[in-house]
Amino acid sequence: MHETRHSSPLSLEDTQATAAVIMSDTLVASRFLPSNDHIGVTAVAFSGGQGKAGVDAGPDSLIKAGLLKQLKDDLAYRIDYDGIVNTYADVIPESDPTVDNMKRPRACSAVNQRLHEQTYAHAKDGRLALTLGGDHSIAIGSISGVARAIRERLNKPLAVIWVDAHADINTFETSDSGNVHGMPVAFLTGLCKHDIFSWLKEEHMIPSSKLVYIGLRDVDSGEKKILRENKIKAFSMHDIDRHGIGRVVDMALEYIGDDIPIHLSFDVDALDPAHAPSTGTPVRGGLTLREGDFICEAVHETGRLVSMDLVEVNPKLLAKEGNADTWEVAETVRAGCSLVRCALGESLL
Ligand SMILES: [Mn+2]
Repeated sequence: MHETRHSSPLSLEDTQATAAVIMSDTLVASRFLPSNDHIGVTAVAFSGGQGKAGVDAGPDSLIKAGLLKQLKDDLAYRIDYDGIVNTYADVIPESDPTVDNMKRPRACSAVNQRLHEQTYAHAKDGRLALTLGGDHSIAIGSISGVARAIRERLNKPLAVIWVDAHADINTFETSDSGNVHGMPVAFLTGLCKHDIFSWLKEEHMIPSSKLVYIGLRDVDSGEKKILRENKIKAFSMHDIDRHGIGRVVDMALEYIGDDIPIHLSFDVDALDPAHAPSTGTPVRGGLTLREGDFICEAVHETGRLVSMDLVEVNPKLLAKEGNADTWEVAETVRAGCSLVRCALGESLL
C-alpha cells in the first residue's frame, strides 16, 4: 500500500477575510484552545485492529466527500493538514503473530505510537486535533497524544465522551475476538497493560472517572463486569429511550464536570444501521442521525472540545464491485461528515 497524497492541501487565502467575521459570529469560543478556528487533521488508514478490509479507506472517502473543504468554506476553519492519508507502512511488521490473544499487536502498537506523536503535535500547538479513521483501535494513539499535551499545557486530565454501540473496553484477557479495536478504552484507562504497548505511559492516560459512554447496546459480559467494578459512567440506548438524548447529554456533561477539556470519540456504528450501514460491526437499535448530530452539537456548545475521532466508516462494505456508490456507502460517509461538522460548530439555524 502507498501513502495517498491529496492534491493542493487547502489554501486559505481566499477565505481569510470572511473567516474573521464568521468565526466570531457562529463558532463558540474555545475554553481550552488559544483560538477557536484552528484544526489539525490526521488521516489514519488503518484496519489492523479488526479483521475486515476497507475501513482503512474511511479517511479518504470522508475527505473525497468534501469534509475538510466544508470545514474550511462553510465553518471558516484554518486547517492544518499535510495531505497525507497515513498507512504507516514503514512501521508495520511483515510478521505479526497473535500475542496473548491480541491479533496484529505489533502493528496496532506501532501505528498508535506514531499517531500519538501526531495528535500530540497538533494539541501541543493549540490546534483542535481531528483524527479520521480507520478502526477504533486508533483511539489509543489519538487520545493519548492529546491527553499528554493537555497535561503539559494545562495540567489537567482529558475527559472522553465515547459514542459507540460497543464499550471497546475488553482487555486481551476478556476479549473473545482478540481484535484490538475492542480494547482501546482498556489501554487508555490503564485497566489493561502490555509490554508491546510499553510506550503508553501513565501521563498519557484517561482517568476512568472522566470517561462517559453514550449509545451502548452490545456490551460483552466481561465488559459489563469491568464497567461495574470500575464504576464507569455509561448511557445505553435504554437510557436514551427513557430520558431522551437531550437529558442524557446534559447528564454526561454534568458528570464530567465543567472545568475540563473534552475529547469526543465517535464510532459511526453508534448510529443505527439505517443511517450508517457501511461499518464493520453494525448493531440494530442505534442512534438516529439527529441524535448523533445532537450529541456533537451539544459538545461543541460547551466550548470545551479539544479533539475528536471519527472512526469505523468502511466504504468497502456494502459497496458494489468496483463502484462505491451504493446508498449504504453514501449514507455512511454523509453521516460521518455531518457528525464532524456538528462537533465543529455547524448549527441548524
Ligand atoms: Mn468502537
